[in-house]
Amino acid sequence: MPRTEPRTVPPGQRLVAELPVQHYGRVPVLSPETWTLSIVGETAGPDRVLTWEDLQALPRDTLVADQHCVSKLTSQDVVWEGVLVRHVVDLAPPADGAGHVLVSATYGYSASLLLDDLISPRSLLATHRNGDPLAAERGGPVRLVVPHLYGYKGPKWVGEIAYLREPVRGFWEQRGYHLVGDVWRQERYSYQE
Ligand SMILES: Nc1nc2c(c(=O)[nH]1)N[C@H]1C(S)=C(S)[C@@H](COP(=O)(O)O)O[C@H]1N2
Ligand SMILES: [Mo]
Repeated sequence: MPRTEPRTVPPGQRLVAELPVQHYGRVPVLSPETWTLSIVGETAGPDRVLTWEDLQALPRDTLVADQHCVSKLTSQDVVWEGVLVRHVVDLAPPADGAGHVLVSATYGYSASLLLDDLISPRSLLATHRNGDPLAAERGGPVRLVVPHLYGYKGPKWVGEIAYLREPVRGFWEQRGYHLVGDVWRQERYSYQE
């Protein structure tokens, strides 16, 4: 999937060749065999737990996108491969009126997103980065990538999507960062909400 975002550096960002590996806490040891993704909360039907095999059965896409950290570093043209979030959401769709999600990862990291951003056309559950299976420190086996949002909206080692009627603040949103986090609108801090 070709890029659709402009190939300009977003306002306030500085270009680096490769975004350093950045996350809070330790790198968990996960394997595809034990990885699962739970879809819970305000679902239209039953909750769903997806295995690696379930994920592999879905259509795959490749996209070229930039990575933007809210701390102002950007690196361009990262090649991500995986499954578009909309395919996964179709397996366990949200109930009417559930406009928010909390996406959680191993070791307590979480990110709050608008449902519309989670299911935006280029939102991907990535299993590969620049042609290689996702390294553990980059979020392997599976991480969320939403190219138009700051990196904190993309949990590595993603394990749960919870649909919500009202927003619940995740790890960085509780620490003063923006509930939406659009890089082109420069939505960095909670005082801008
Ligand atoms: N589980 C988890 N995912 C995370 C984080 C984290 O601390 N824990 N940090 C986020 C932040 S702030 C950024 S900028 C990106 C960094 O991704 P990278 O290590 O591939 O550069 O991961 C995001 N995903
Ligand atoms: Mo970040």
